[in-house]
Amino acid sequence: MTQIIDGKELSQTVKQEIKEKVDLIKESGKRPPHLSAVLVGNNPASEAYMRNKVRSCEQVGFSSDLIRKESDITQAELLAVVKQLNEDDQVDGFIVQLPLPDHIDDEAVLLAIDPSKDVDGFHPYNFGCMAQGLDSFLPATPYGIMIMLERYGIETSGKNVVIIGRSNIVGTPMSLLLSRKGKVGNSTVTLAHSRTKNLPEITRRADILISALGKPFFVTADMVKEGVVVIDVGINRIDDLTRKSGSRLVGDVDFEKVAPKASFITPVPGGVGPMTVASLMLNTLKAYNNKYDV
Ligand code: L34
Repeated sequence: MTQIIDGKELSQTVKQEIKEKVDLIKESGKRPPHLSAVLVGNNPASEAYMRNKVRSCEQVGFSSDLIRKESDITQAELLAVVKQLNEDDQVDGFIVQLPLPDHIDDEAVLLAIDPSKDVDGFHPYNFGCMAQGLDSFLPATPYGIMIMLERYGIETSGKNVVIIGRSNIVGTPMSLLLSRKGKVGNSTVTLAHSRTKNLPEITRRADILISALGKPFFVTADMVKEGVVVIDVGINRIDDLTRKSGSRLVGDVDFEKVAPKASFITPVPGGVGPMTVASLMLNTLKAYNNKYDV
């Protein structure tokens, strides 16, 4: 029997738990946590993700603001926005939505963010703390996946985990989190990427397969063993003329064919995406609590 990991429902549960904490904060007369988000340009995918983030802030009772900048903003101007947010005492955490336009150096922008407000967990300081198992903000997508594994009672200790994709925001941090000691962790992790040889042979050994490369229908049924746990991080828009919009979202996994072999599988949409947003809310609450030493 295949169980669908319902990220949408779990994200609502997590957000409800956050809301209860925020209600207590407000009842004690304090201001709620505040998240600021910077969006450069008008990439339609980023617009959709941002809408989900702003709506989630409303659901949990945070205040938030969306700072929109034109895609021709200079790097110096964007760094000035970051500096202002670093210095604004009313802002507990903020994010600069990626991707940024080509003329802007992502690294320089991420490095400029005060690590104590870096609720994306992308700053090398937070990444380094995470790698060493020290308290830090975890990057939202891997954090969301850790919560899914925990809440669905999926055993990770001693399991073979195969991760496809080595990005700084998903694959690489995910490999560190699952290999370190912890309630969710203690896995034997293989990080596969574009230079990996004999990928199907490797993925067939996975007890837990996490795909984060961004190619529709990349993971096929012959690449997984019976009983595998599949976490699909990909979000790809493909043409679908049967839809009113003319397109639909799919992950990296050929869901129809792979799901029957899986013990657990995340759908797209409604899987990892909503958990990424819920984890951002958790990090923002943490930034607020850290600030006031709760
Ligand atoms: N700085 N940039 C920064 N932080 C992040 O954490 C992100 N990411 C990724 C892209 N750039 C970023 C996100 O927020 C990906 N991502 C993200 C966030 C939300 C969703 C997907 C990815 C999401 O809500 N997905 C919905 C469908 C959304 C739609 O309809 O397009 C889902 O059900 O999967």
